[in-house]
Amino acid sequence: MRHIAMPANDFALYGAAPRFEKPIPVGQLYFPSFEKYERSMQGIFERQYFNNNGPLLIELERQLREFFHVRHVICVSNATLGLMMLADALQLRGKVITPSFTFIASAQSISQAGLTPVFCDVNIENHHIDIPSLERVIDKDVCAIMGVNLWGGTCDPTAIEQFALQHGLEVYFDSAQALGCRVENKPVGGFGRAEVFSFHATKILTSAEGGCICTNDDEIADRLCGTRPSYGVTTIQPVRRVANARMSEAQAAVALLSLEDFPSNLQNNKSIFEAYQNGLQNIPGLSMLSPVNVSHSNHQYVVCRIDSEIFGLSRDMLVDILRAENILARRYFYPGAHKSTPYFNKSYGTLNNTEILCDTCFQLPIGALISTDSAKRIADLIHDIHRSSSELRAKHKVSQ
Ligand code: T4K
Repeated sequence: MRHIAMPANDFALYGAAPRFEKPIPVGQLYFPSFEKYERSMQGIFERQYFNNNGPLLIELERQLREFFHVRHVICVSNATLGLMMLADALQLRGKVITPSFTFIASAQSISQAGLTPVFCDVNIENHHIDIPSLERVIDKDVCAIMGVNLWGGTCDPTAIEQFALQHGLEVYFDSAQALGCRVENKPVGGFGRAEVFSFHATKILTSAEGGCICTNDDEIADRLCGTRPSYGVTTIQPVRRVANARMSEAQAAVALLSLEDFPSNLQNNKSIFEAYQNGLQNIPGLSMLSPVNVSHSNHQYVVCRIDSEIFGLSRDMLVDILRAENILARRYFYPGAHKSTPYFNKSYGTLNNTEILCDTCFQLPIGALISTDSAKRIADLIHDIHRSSSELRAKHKVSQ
């Protein structure tokens, strides 16, 4: 880190060599040991059994029930399908309240289940839905709330459960990002009627592609097994439709190894997160979000917010400069679900906080591909960018 401004040409966006040799993406990308994976695959080949409730999947679901402290875990091919299957299994009709400040799959799972998403705003400080935001959009056609847990934090699940109970609503959670988080030491997974997790490659626990649904409700679990399709069913329950959402043995093999590595991956994330917290202090106009409402975070994402007037550059320009340096910062969830296909031409009332967050937040890399040292170097780079913001702004104007 330098204490004086640098010329714009010292940054990769304007011709210098990138500070980081290889592109570093946002997302966890923790790969298990290849030797162990080879052994698991050998077992699959010896058994000649690829799919449909194989021994690895049965073992994975058993271990996950213990991990989440729930009665049922139903593994699926991804969280988006899991959310859609769950909306079917809950036999919902009408409107479902969900935040617009989320990955588009949250809203699309509601539409794909033949329901109508009602977008509510989020709390500007913690990025999650809260009771005032729910009160602003509830009406007689709303049948459920789908809370979304973001970044390594959660909404307040107990307050939302109570609100739903008072209004006779169903409640479930999109916890795609929240595996391993705990609220007052209780694992996320057991809140609401059910919760859905993602095991995408970018998540802290991965099956390369996949996810799971957790519930303590036997009837919902049977409907979900009937939808997946029918293996694992203990009582036949009528289902609206069958989805091919099976998890293969190869995916279960990756997930089992990933679960074994979970404690060390979590510890690694915690150290990187703390390195960012230290390094990103005292940058005017930049704030880093701390995990909210959780006693334990998985540190799934590192999220920062920019006040461009004070920082000296817009969020988008900062992201462009970082990406040129091979730090592949993202701007999740720009422009917001309510402004994305197929929702953009409908009116959803005021979503002021959502729009502010969509315009000002960005995410930095965390996970397997970075170390505490690289987190410190990324923080130093952002300090340098801030100190050189006048030079960078001037160069940007000339190059336009
Ligand atoms: N609800 C919420 C709140 C969610 O955040 C998500 C997904 C869902 C529901 C739905 O869960 P799934 O149906 O996906 O299970 C990503 C992920 O695809 C998505 O899972 C995630 N949330 C979302 C927030 O981000 P992208 O388009 O940013 O990821 P992608 O594939 O471009 O990967 C990020 C970077 O990682 C890239 O620069 C490339 C690199 N990468 C990626 C993969 C897959 C690798 O280096 N290796 C890899 O194998 O959406």
